[in-house]
Amino acid sequence: MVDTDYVTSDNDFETDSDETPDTPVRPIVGDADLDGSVTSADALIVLRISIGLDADINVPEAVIDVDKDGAVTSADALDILRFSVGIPVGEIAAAIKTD
Ligand SMILES: [Ca+2]
Ligand SMILES: [Ca+2]
Repeated sequence: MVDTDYVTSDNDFETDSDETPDTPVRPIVGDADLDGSVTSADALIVLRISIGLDADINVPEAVIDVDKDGAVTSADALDILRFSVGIPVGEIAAAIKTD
């Protein structure tokens, strides 16, 4: 009789199905440098990306396209800057509250 339990055990080991984190790490909308807060530094990064600088920065577009118009522009940077100084920005606030 062939013992298939070993094969099953190996497959289970590779799927990592038991290691789902309780709180999946989700970037804050507007937090371009992923440091956990939305500041003017994030606005500067987004502004640079919007004009083609720092194109190699690996930030999900969903994080920095705060007005959800499908492009990273200076308008997104301005929204982030406004939010960082306490001016309500609907898109960012809504995205943060959604959870
Ligand atoms: Ca930040
Ligand atoms: Ca945008």
